[in-house]
Amino acid sequence: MGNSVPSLCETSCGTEFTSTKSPSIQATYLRIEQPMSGCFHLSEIEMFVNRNDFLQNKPWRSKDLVLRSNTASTSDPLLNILDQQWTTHYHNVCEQSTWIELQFPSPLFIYAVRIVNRTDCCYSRWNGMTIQLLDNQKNVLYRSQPFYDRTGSTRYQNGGVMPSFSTYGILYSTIFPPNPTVYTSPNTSPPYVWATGVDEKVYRCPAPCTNGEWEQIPGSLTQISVGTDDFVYGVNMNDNDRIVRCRKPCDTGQWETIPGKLVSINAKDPSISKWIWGTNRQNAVFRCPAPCSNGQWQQIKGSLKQVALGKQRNYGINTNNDIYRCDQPCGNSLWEVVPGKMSGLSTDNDAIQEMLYGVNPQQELWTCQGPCSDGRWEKRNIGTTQGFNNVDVGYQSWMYGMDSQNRIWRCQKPCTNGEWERVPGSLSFSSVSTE
Ligand SMILES: [Ca+2]
Repeated sequence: MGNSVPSLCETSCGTEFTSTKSPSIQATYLRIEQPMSGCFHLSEIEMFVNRNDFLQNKPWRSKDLVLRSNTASTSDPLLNILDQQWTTHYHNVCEQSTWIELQFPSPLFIYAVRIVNRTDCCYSRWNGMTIQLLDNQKNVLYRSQPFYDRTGSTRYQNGGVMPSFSTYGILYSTIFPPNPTVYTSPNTSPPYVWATGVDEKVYRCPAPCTNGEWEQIPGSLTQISVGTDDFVYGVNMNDNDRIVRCRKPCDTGQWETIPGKLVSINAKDPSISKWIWGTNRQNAVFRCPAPCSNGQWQQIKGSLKQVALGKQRNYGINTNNDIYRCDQPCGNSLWEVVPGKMSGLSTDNDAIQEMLYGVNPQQELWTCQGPCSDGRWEKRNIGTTQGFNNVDVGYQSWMYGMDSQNRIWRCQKPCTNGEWERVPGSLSFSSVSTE
């Protein structure tokens, strides 16, 4: 839980998504083999039992998994590959070739497997590794192509260097017909928290930004929004309300201008919203089919200063801090009033029931379960913070808030006890958005 899903279509998109029945393989074992003798490490193994779970980033979990390996571990134990954290990994003692085996409690339909490389070093130690699915007699039903690094090499290299901070391998091994295919995303970046400074500079930090390790990316923006698709979006209201996007990982800040003028923009995971939404200086509301390559903005009825995107419905607030909602896809449906007054909104679509987060003009944090027809807002404990100007709840397990001194705080969902902590650093921010 809590990590973003890169696009599946980096290599090819074919017709695999047109089937209503998920293609999958029924297996009893998943086995990972690194035939080369040496250091071996791996951050996470995630199995998805159907397409829907995959698109919603909901790996299958069971407490009854049996996990084995032929090698001893260092202080990074084997269980780290199932702890749902991309930042922790298993590490062997570097003496021999390695296999890891997961045994399911009963035969399991597997639609896709996601293998996450170690995120901080030495990613080319997984080169040449394969994953296999086996039946209960340990017959091989599926074997992936060998894993490779971002240079395309499948040759194991001990202590391979990281050419860039932001490029580690996340490798999807999918089981779509007609043939098992390895979809690799060697350039896929880890999930980031993105932010704009009050000085319009652009920053990002590997989520959840524990040490405030912000990295400046070239560009100039007044607000930024990022979902889990291939782009980061932003606007600059001091530059003629310019709209831009940058293809991830956006290391060099190659922003492309999107036709149109907006002062706020909002993107989400494509499984939540197929549209990018925005508002202009006159509070007119627009949407554009993601990734909005040609700026095909359509005006939507209404007058809003901010839109928050959700799976079932979108929410918006006007300049009077009145709250509205419309049912997806919100084409020309009427906005209905949601009781309450909020100056900032975000939705949590990771929750089983859509949850609306709001910050009111008194900088208090409130939540209301969608569709929030009755306006049954609940005040949330915000701990030692001095209140928030805005809040951003992403697909990951963390949410972020910005206080009146332009500092960013974070809290792990569901954050029931107000366990907010300040993201370290002395930067002064104007907007925050998380993948
Ligand atoms: Ca892990």
